[in-house]
Amino acid sequence: MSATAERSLVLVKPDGVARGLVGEVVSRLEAKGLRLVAAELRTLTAEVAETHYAEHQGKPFFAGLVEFITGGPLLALVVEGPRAIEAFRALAGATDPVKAAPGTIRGDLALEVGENIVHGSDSPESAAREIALFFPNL
Ligand code: RTP
Ligand code: MG
Repeated sequence: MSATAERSLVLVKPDGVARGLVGEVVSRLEAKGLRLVAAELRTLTAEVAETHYAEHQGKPFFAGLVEFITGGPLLALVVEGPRAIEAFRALAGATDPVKAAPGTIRGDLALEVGENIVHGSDSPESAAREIALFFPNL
């Protein structure tokens, strides 16, 4: 990784995989200039899901979030590039797809906050933690 590059964990969530949107998401992030470093299709255990979303433990939507994210295969990716974390969050759009700007992944392709297609790390600390959780050998 070059000195200016940064890595982010991106997930195409189970709704995105089920809807056949893997190609669309990967195409958008590659077109932006982000580089794929790792990719794996997997179904999460509740334990991994609860660790990944630990910051949301205790919130009213937590149980539903874990059920949703473990409900089918997802595509886990590590992407790399200058300001990759911020760059992917901008491509993804706001958490609530109805509020997400048109032109973003969520703004163009989703309607419900609980089924918003993608995840992207939200800080360098989150990215390091999430990449270690999903790809411990990276
Ligand atoms: P993510 O972590 O999945 O990339 O999404 P995010 O940063 O945009 O949003 P975050 O606040 O981290 O929330 C994680 C996921 O929880 C679900 N959520 N539901 N019902 C609700 O009010 C609510 N709030 C959040 C969403 O699916 C969100 O992506
Ligand atoms: Mg988040």
